[in-house]
Amino acid sequence: MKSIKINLNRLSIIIFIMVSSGVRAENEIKILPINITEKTINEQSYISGGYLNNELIRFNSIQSNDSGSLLDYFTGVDSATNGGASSMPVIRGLADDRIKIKVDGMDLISACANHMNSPLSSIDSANVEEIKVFAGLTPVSMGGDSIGGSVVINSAKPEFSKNGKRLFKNKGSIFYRTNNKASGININSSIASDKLSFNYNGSYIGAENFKAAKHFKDSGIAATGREFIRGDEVGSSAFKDGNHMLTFGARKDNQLFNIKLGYQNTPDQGFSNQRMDSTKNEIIKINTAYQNNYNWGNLEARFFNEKTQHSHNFGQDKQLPYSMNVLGMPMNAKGHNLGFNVKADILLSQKDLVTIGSEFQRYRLDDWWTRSGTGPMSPNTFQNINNGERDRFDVYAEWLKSWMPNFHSSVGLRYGQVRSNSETVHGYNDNNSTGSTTHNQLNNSTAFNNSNRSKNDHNIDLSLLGEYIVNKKQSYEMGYAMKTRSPNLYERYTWSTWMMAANMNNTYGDGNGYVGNVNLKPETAHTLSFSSDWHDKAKNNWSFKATPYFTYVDDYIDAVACSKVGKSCMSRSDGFSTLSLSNQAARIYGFDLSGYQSLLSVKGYGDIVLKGSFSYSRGKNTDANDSLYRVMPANTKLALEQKYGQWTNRLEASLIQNKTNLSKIRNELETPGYGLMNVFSTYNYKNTQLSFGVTNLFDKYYINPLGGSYIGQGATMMTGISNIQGVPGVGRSFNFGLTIDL
Ligand SMILES: [Cu+2]
Repeated sequence: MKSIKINLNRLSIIIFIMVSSGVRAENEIKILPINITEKTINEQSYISGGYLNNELIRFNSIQSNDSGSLLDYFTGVDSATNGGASSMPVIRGLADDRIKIKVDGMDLISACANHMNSPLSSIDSANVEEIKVFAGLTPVSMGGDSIGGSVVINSAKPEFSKNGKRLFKNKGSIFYRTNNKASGININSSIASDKLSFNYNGSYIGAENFKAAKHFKDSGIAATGREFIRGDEVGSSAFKDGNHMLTFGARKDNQLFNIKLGYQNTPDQGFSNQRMDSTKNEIIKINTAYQNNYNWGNLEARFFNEKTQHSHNFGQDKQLPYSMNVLGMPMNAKGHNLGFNVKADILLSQKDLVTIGSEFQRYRLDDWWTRSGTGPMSPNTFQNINNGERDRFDVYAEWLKSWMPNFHSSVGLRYGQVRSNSETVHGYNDNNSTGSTTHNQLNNSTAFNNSNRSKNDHNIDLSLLGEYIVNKKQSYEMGYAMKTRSPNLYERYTWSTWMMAANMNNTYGDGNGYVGNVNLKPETAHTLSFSSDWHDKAKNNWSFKATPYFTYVDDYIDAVACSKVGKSCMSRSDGFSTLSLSNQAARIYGFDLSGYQSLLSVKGYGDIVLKGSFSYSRGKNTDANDSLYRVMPANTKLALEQKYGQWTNRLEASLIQNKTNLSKIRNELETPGYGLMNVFSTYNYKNTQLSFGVTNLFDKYYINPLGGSYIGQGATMMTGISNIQGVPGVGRSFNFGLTIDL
């Protein structure tokens, strides 16, 4: 793979001009004045973002199978807990759907009222070959319909043999983690000629509930009719997940064709910060791509089709029977995601590269809850979202210009049309009250059915980025980006103010109930950022980067009291609230610092590098004068890496400040500050790799500031749990891994 990289924004734009490793050498394009080698890309990537190299990905895999955990290596980027295998990205205070996630070029959408099948859950971290993160100043070619940046995750590209020989590779690995008794297996097999390639990648993991470092609640039965749960055990954190992917590749001259067929089965996944658990999740996908490179540039076309079937109910730690013969609450969702993308990189001259592209995505969603018992959850099926539609059509153009050897710019413009709609709905019944509980099922559905639900958004994105290289030791980047996101179907089309139903619509993990708002407008972020980069001439010894940023979000979709948008929700006394959503004004500012220092002076101990980062961000809803929800407190990450003979060692430390800037409307809980240490070692012997690690070395008890509220056990359907406890972090775990290449 030949890549040409221009350091335009803080997180680097990496443009893969050439198609694949199969591109013939005589077609290599060398137009741009900066020629940065793969080594430099990897070097830079370690902590300051941009691009995460393979080795670190492998390293991470002994501690987590959650692809989201890989994001923690990037400065200013974190993952918000959401079940054992499906965390959500948080980049500089913006989370979840505000971040564009492309997995193997596919734009994925979560088909669940709790985002249990968030896009990052669709790929096991063991199958991740590369991950790139674009924060705030994201070039328009890297994704629309998002305001907080892009996460690009790819599995391995088809590999071909050289010199007419046959390629045959097998790799297997197993792992075990003591804290939650997680064990699993990954298998990767390839067979290829120089023209055809075939690969299978499979992974399976099963894990029990994890344990916090101390008892944070009383021991006892988890819920009526459920088993005993210890005081340090985090309820509803157990999970099972299986992933299979077949990749077929074919190439001829400069053309590459590949098909990826994926099947994912997650039979069980608990959610400690949701009232429900995932009891089934099946995803089938087909993803085909064609790439060709011509003397004028490169063309890429992709077609994908993905179907998700999802069910949730109360899992092993949550109460199943309620009064009136209710035995659980079956909820189902079905999503169908179909897309067609085409993109061309055109070399206009030695100094101009124009990228034009178009994306079409057709998305359908049904979310329905079958009856349960003989009371208010009967006799009909509750239609949470009935035939939801969200179709997106985008066109964009981006122009990269090298004005002088030390000055480059990128200008991009994207237009996106998002059309969404949903059909009429009905509740379990037409009752508006039962005893003291107000249901509003008929009032709500009538109001919703009479509303104008067909929406057509016209969204404009703009990016202006520039880089000035002063000399071999310092460079500066700055830019402005305007990015727009249309509301998702749950934000727009959930309709019931009935507390029980609203409780089930929550994509935030904060335990509140939410009712959508059909009048929501798209949100538009304006980001200004500047980045300075100092380093030694060869970029080998040290580097220091500083990136301040400021974002103003117009029409930011935030939680508001129901009365603010003309809805009536019952007040409650469990510390949670039933809320709706509205367009507000928000601003986020902060800065990221990162750097590394090679400790060459320590002779005789191999290569040792010290890496560090510091992030600070502050987010505010300026209309409500309230803090934004789920903004990571100030934090420092440090890592000491050593390569010594067959050994690779890594010592990690992180320090996280207490969280006191809280979203009042969402009843966000304060979290104390804490420090953690992890240690990892890998030993390579011939074709065998042995890994050992201890996470949370000193068994420190802490509350994850992005973990949401703990509702992992008990009677979670109504108001049986109080908002008093955040989800604790994982206690000490000894992790073992063994990988064999055959
Ligand atoms: Cu779900």
